[in-house]
Amino acid sequence: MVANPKTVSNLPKAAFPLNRDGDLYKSSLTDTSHHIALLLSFGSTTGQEPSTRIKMSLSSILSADAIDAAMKDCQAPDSFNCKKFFQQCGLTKKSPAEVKKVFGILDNDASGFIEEEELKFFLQRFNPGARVLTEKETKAFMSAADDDSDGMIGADEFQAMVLS
Ligand SMILES: [Ca+2]
Ligand SMILES: [Ca+2]
Repeated sequence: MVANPKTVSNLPKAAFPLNRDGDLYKSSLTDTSHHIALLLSFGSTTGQEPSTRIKMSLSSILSADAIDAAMKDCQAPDSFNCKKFFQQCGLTKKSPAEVKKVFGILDNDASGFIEEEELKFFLQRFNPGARVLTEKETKAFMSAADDDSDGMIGADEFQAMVLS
């Protein structure tokens, strides 16, 4: 990387030993360029990392109030109804792209499918303190979405169920 000459000339002159003609010594300039290059690469690394590390959360797509209402309605075991839940949490009104984002969050291991193991923890994706779905609820949820009966919910199946 080459240091911007403007940046270098803006630095205090005393920082650079000058030769007879008032030019910077080459070695000094090289050191400075290297130092600036390091600073720049450090800056860009720290500037990029947070955005790639932050995992998208459901609360950035759905309103907290709607999530709360949907969660309250299925606190008792075996009271969960996926269609009702999707309506209450506002997912049915979201765009296909947003529904796909929600699918990506529920597909915790990024396998491209929501498996039964992931479905069991469905409510906990909305609120970490929530209960796990009962086996009965998990199976009912799966069969409501799993059109091709492969035991997993694909993105298309999820979309079709939410928007049906
Ligand atoms: Ca998965
Ligand atoms: Ca399937």
